Amino acid sequence: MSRPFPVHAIVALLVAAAALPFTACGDGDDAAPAATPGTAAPRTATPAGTAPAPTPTGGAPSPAATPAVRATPPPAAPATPPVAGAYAAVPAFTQFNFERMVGLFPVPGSGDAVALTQGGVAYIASLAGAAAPPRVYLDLRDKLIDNPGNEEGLLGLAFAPDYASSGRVFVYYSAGEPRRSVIARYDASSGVADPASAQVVLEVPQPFANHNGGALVFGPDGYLYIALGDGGAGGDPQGNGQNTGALLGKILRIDVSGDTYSVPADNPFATGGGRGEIWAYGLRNPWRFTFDRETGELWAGDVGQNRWEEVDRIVRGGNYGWNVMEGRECYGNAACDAAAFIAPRAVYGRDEGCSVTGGYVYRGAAMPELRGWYVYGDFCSGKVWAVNTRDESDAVLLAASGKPISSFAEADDGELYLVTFERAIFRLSRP
Ligand SMILES: [Ca+2]
Repeated sequence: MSRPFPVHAIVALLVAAAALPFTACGDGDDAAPAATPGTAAPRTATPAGTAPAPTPTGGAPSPAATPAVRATPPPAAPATPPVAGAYAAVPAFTQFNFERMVGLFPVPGSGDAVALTQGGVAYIASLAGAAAPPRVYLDLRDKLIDNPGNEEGLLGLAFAPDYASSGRVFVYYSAGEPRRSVIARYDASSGVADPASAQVVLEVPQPFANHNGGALVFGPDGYLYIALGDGGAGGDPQGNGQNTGALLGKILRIDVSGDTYSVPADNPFATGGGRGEIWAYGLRNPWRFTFDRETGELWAGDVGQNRWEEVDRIVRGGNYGWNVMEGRECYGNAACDAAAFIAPRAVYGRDEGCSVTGGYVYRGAAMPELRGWYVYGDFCSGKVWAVNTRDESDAVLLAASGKPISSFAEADDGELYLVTFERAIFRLSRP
């Protein structure tokens, strides 16, 4: 399964080298369950000893800069669209400078955030950056699979909606013997997660090392949503994406308010037709999904096989096509009925990147023209785009950052950040 790369892409990939991500990127990582040589995640990540610099978080007015009394709701998106190329990635939160960061999560009710590293350690520090260096929030290195594949590791974290009082935090990691994905709960009432409090909530067997999904997000309904890739190899050989009897290739939705988990009664297959945990299916490797904090809509990036990266608006019971379709095309040589599936909101080909990283619907105040636009990027090319969530217009290329974007982060004020494999975080801004 070879795919020609343009020379510049090969150079970029060589530079990214050990970094090649979570993905698709078709070739090597899809060929075998074994880890790609030289790509194992580092098992240690050390906080840098350098003095944290102040970060440009202040100054943004509240997004609620609307009149106190308003007869009609504001339009979801302003009439003036974002201008292509008018945006930049500006260094931010420089106290978080760890290897293979895959997430940054503001801690509810505090000025802190937790940075997640694929190698198994999560660090907490003030977003103000001035006071203390990051501390270890949770160290799962002993629980991770030995010799992890390039896409395995500590991949997701979500604070319970009542975190401020319950201290409950949930994580997603890859374990071994047997190879599986684990969603576990910890008690962080003390301010950091207590290792002795671990409670496994859900375990899903993994046939191959790649395509693990990994995002955990609480919806506005209070339920925990979980992204699981198709199980790996290449082309979904087990047919998990279209199999509603399997948890792989899905976004799940479960109730974790109790000691174990339960299936919400209004899940699409709660009363039959598939596993009750499933919320949406036909996904290949959903790498990052989030909820629009204003509308509650769920948006995801789904990493492609060989041709198309895609952005999806995820709805209850939706079938997003994999492995019958890749993007808007039938996958492989077989004919297919595209009308049987929910089409992506946006796609891009391998000339624009090789592994989509889902972001957020922008709800900040600093860039009002972006309000209501879903922002996403590509790990390989570093390009950042946005699509209007209220129409079907073309995506706008906001910036060609050149950064290996592993994830996006959303601050309490709605501003967006790029989490990268350059041991650095960047704020998306319009200079
Ligand atoms: Ca699809």
